[in-house]
Amino acid sequence: MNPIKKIRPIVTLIAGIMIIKLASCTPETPTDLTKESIIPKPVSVTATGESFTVKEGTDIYVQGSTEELKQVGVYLAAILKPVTGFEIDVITESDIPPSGSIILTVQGAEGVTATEGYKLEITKKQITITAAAPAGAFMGVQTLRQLLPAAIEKGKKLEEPLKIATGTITDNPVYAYRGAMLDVSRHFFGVEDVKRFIGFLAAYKMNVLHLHLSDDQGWRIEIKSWPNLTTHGGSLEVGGGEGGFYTQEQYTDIVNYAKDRFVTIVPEIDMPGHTNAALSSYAELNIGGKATELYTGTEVGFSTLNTKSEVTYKFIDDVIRELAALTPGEYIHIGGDESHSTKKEDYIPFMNRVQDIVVAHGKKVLAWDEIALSTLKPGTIAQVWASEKNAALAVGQGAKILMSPAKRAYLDMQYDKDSPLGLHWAAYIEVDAGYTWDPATYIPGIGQENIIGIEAPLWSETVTNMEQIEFMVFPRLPGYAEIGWTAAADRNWEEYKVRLAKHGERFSAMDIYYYPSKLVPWPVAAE
Ligand code: TNX
Repeated sequence: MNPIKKIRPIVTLIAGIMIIKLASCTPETPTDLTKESIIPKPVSVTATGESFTVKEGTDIYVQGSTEELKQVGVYLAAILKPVTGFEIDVITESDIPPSGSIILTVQGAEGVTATEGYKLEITKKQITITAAAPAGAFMGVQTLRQLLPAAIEKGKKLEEPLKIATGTITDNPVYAYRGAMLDVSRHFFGVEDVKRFIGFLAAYKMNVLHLHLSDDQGWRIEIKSWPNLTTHGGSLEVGGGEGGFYTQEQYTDIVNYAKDRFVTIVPEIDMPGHTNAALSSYAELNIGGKATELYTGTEVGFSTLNTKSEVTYKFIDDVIRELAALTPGEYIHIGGDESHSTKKEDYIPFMNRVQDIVVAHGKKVLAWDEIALSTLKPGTIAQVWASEKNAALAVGQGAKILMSPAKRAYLDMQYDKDSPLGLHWAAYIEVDAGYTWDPATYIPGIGQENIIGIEAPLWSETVTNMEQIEFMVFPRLPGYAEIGWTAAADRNWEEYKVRLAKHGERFSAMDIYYYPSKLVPWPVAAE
């Protein structure tokens, strides 16, 4: 008899039993908090070997009630309600929380000092998140969310009760600025896509979304005093498809959605280069006084505002005034990159003057590293993407930098040569290469004290829809979140990749279309 034939039914039977087991067995009660896969990795985790169960009657008590803290409670309730089917009230009265409660408090937070720091204590009887500020309570809630089964991310009622291992987690971030950028100019993404992106950031404790709102291919934010910017300049995108733009109302909706998740929007108007959409919308912004054609290709460096004309500065003043009024965050990004068609002797006074305009409207300046060639105003940040020389120039002027080295942090770089999307002018960035670097040692002579944080930009020349965004962003984004949050000494790829693998189930439950990198030991069931 053919031995293969004999073996096959047995294999099939075993596989069948395993599938039934996977589908039907109740998950083990988690009792070891130190075994949980939390990203970013917290400062400290200790376990006490028991478990807390969310029960009928579990409510959320908010102590030290600011409206903002209460909203964190409402946010947590919205996660727990659909999966448990329980009422889960958010209680702000000073009643003593009964056994079974979840408590969010900013009282008695002596040990927690950082704005985003928190202490999460889980006992058999209750869960307490103690923070110095609502932002910290929100971060604690994100950790709690990762301690719950991945299936909660589907937002549907679960059969089994929610159980969480007991113990204590204390945590706070290394860097204050932990962000990602979305290029909505090369390809436009609507409000719902941007909100979904913000949700990804919040889940991994990132706190900035930089929106690249203008470039050669499209102007994406309504400016009421210069309406052609969007009606004409926003009409197309790379490849010649229909573009789009955010009305000021929609932009405000994005800002508020982000704010509820402790994410700040940093809007960018790129100049003096990367301005063809504006130059095509208004003839008077051009050196020759003639409007250009709209552009749907992917070259860079061919456009420049007329830096010698007063009309240009009136234009910029109007744009920054309207944008600053809509933006509660402290930064406005003014681009400044790859201005290859602007003479250096024109570029420097231009960047100096535009910095003054931003400051006059009550904001601080962020710009790509080329800005270090100009005189940096107090508070101006250089975003280092390419040039270590510019980084040194910025630091030499006493400025801080934001780390986005293209070779490590660009979300639009292909994972490898077979990646169906993305570019590779800077590097191929597999998941390990995205993770195994340290902002504080990346540039010789520039240390943590010079750095406000890290940002991972997603340029969208090759990215056209949400599914493609997800494929480029996951699973690299959690790694950037961890670089920004967790001390370098506590980061290690071999250990991280196992934690990341466990998040595959979460990505699937969130319906995220992620790149199944071979370097990550995904659990078989998640594939
Ligand atoms: C360089 S990074 C650019 C962008 C491109 C990107 C593509 C930077 C400041 N400028 O205009 O979209 O490369 O990776």
